[in-house]
Amino acid sequence: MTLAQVPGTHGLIEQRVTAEATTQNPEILSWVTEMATLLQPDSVYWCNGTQDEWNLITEGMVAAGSLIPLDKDKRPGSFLARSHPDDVARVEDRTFICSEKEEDAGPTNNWRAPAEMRAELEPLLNGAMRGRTMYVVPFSMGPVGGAISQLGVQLTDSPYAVLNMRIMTRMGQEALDGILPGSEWVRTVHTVGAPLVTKDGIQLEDVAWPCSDTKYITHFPETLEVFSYGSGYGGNALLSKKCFALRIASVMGRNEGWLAEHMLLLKLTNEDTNKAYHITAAFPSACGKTNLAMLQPTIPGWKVETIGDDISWLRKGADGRLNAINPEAGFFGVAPGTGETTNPVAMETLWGHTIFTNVALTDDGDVWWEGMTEEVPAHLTDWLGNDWTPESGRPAAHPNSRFTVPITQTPTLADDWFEQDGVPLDAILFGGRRATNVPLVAESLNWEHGVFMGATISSEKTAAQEGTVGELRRDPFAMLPFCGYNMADYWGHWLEIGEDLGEAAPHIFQVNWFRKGADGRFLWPGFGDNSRVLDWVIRRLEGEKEGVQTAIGTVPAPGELNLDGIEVPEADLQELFRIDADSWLAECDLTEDFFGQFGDRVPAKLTQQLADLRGRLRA
Ligand code: GTP
Ligand code: SPV
Ligand code: MN
Repeated sequence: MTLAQVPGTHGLIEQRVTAEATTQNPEILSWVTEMATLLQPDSVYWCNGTQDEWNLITEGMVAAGSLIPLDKDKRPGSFLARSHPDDVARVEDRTFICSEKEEDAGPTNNWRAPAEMRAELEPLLNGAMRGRTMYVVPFSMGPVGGAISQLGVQLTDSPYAVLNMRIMTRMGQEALDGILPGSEWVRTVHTVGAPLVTKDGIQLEDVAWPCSDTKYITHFPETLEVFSYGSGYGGNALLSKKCFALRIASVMGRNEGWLAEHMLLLKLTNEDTNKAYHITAAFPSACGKTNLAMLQPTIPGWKVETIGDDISWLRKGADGRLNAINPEAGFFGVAPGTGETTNPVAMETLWGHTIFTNVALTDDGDVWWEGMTEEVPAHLTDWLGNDWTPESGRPAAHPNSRFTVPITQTPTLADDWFEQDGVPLDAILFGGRRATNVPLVAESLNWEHGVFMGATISSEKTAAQEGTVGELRRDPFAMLPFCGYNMADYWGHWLEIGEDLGEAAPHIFQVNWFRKGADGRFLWPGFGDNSRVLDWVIRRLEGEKEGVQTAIGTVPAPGELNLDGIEVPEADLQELFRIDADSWLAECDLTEDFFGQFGDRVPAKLTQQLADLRGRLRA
């Protein structure tokens, strides 16, 4: 039985769908009808993306107790949402890539055959929206009609997801009108999996954050479809983000010659020459993308402007260079650790019109989280809704609590965000949280070596991932949970892109803000001082810095890194750049094991890079 072949009153549902529909596109109408027939919502609502619609939905959620309005003077137009305590982050072990062939998903993804997964989902989706409204959410990733942009529709029974989608994407009528019959668009379906009417017709009470213990985040890359069941949180529910813009889009990119990446995007202007540069950086979840995208340089002569903080789509432009866009329209940023000293730009961005999820509530109707202010409030309501004092001995905000805010509120937003066809890239950075081994910055020897650097990134786990915080894991290109196809084929695709770009290819660097001394303290001040690393990166591109070639790449020569105005002890500096051949050779053994998982799908060029690296380390 296919998803559509569900017994029921098909004619009635069709009437319900088309009565309100704001499109004539028969492909959209028949898909929405098919899904409504399966999911059986009480009503179908077509989103237009207007302020009136936002007001209506937020008023309804406040009345239902799903949103808490914040103080109108302190945080105008803003709300707090508290999730179910078991629905607080992406669920990687419930995330599936459903390609026809298992090898096409590869060893780093959970795989199910598409037909098998459809059969498994069917009984869950059947009637999943009973008693609820199904929202039809059309959205554009990137400017509508842009050279790198794509269109999609999300069906959801979560008004919380609708509000977040309005912030995170260009959502509304223009996107819907952009989907022409016969054109390519992505179909995404989301349900919290908590119907309000049982199969026997018994009416149930709703709760503030409906979700299900059973969760499925499933991707069908060959048919450009996503089905997400059981969670209302973040990347599980805002299907434009990880599901579409990374997992599905990475496959579209492989087929069509472009790249979908877990990367921030920033513009850096040299104020002396007025020359502008564009940099992307791939860091794993909660490893500082938002921070770097909003960096405030601590050295004179540079201006940083923000284009994106999480996802970049890269595609060769007419001039032969690799162009980039941020396909999103908002930030879904990590709250804890965001404060006046660590990220003043984010703090300013959050002045209002923001949805906060799982942060603490102050007694005067504002929000708080660990690291927001140095002074800790004497009393709060924590993310679970309980009384909290500094003596409580537990965090007031969940470690993966987040804010959703429109990108246009960012004081450092670059005009380039509006660019229809993207901006040309100069440099790509790869990084992670590494207490040991990996130096502050190193330039790759060439594109192939850069791809090797990206492919071998490992990072200590954060609260954005399930599992033990601090545990080291491989996270190639910061894409481990987000690559929609075989990771080894993805490396091959990167190698091909580089070959095609030739001399016009951006230069690739590796960075690590997180190296620690024997005493456990960070050796590098980080944050705004990361501008010193960007300064060296750009001056390398311009040929102003010699660097020193080491076994693992080119690092700053002594004195080349601008340290004016900060005190980094000489011993710390030594340690920041120390390359210990034995530890690196041990890491090479782990890389060999890691590559081994992929069998003969690993590109020969990467195996050669590993051999070359061992050779240089032994020399
Ligand atoms: P996702 O949204 O999950 O993809 O992550 P992100 O990479 O955007 O995460 P974000 O920028 O919010 O990372 C936040 C964490 O990184 C906080 O714990 C910050 O304190 C820490 N962080 C960011 N930059 C630095 C830095 O330069 N040095 C140190 N030590 N920590 C940093
Ligand atoms: C991440 O985990 O990398 C995020 C947050 O950016 S989520 O959208 O929930 O995936
Ligand atoms: Mn992310």
